[in-house]
Amino acid sequence: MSEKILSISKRTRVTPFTRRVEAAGVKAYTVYNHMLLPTVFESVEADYWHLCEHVQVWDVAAERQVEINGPDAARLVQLMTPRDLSKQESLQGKYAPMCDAEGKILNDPIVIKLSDDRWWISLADSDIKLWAKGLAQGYVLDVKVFEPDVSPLAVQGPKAEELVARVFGDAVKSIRFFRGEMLAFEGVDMYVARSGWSKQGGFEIYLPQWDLGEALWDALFAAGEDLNVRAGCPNGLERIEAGLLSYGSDMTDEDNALECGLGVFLNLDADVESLSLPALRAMADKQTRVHAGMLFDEPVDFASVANNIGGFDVLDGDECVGEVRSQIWSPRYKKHLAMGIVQKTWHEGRATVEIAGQQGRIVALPFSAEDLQA
Ligand code: THG
Repeated sequence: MSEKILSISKRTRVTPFTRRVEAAGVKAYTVYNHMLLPTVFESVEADYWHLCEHVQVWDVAAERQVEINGPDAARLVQLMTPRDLSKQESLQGKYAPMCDAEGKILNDPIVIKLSDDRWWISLADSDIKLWAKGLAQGYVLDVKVFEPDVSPLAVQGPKAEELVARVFGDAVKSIRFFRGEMLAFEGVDMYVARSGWSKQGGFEIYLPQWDLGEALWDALFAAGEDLNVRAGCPNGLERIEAGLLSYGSDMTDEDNALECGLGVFLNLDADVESLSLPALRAMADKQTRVHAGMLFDEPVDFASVANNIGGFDVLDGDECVGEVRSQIWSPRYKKHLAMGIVQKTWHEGRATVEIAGQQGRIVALPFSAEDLQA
């Protein structure tokens, strides 16, 4: 589909950083959790090279938090995910897919434990607050479920640590991956974690007060001038090379967590109370579809195989054997990268695929350096 203009109103919520994002020349947005999420500044490719070499500040406020607060908070969060959270420490984050009782994926957030009875679910794009409220009602849990005034701002790229340390102090340098600290900015403590939706390294600052957003943005830009800091956003090219999945594209609530390549984040043997674990255990060896990566040495005309549900058909003769859900040409590797879901019986033992007349290789996900460079 060609690019279109998005109509923006109060319903497509702005963020604490939107005025700065506009001033920085944002070229396109998507809507994520009913909020604006920038997708392009200069161009996807120019944004990519800058991200891989310097440092960018990303308005990812649309990764909204659902706060679960109260004596039953840990129980409710564990009910929602098949990942074992029992050993999670305070100020630690975990990538924790959320599934329904059939093992279907409802969201793939980062779950952050602030304390035993206070958790944030840092959302991908679906209305998990409503689901959490429903479960709290049905299970008669002693919790409050709400969207707090918390807006993540990501700082990503090889110079991110240096920039965040200039604003928050050297304490950030000892923060490990998916851990965080409460650090002060203008006298206000905020959660700063080593995380973010790229493989270039970096931090996420969870702004806890809307009216401090522009001051935080300005402080990062003032401190980072000599680091060539600029505004950026989750990058469609970098995230596909990294094999990071996007909820709504790579997986939906019609796919179960096993067939989307999320198996490594599930703890099927855990002795925890989770709504989806019984179903996922029962179907672990009965999967009919698998997640597959594909690499092509020439650009593929995916538009010619676009289906009418937003993806691209994988055909074997006349038979549709799967769907590519994300794809992009990589100028770095000079390959067309694709991720999708295909029939397991078709996939077994198969090394090659043909799409729109181009021969490609079937590879494992996430893409390995060897496969990308081959
Ligand atoms: N940051 C915050 N919230 C988010 C995202 C984020 N919410 C939506 C979306 N991104 C959630 N999806 C992901 C997917 C992958 C990762 C993070 C968020 C990720 N995964 C690592 C990996 O796959 O190597 C590590 C996972 C782990 O070890 O637990 O980083 O970006 N606040």
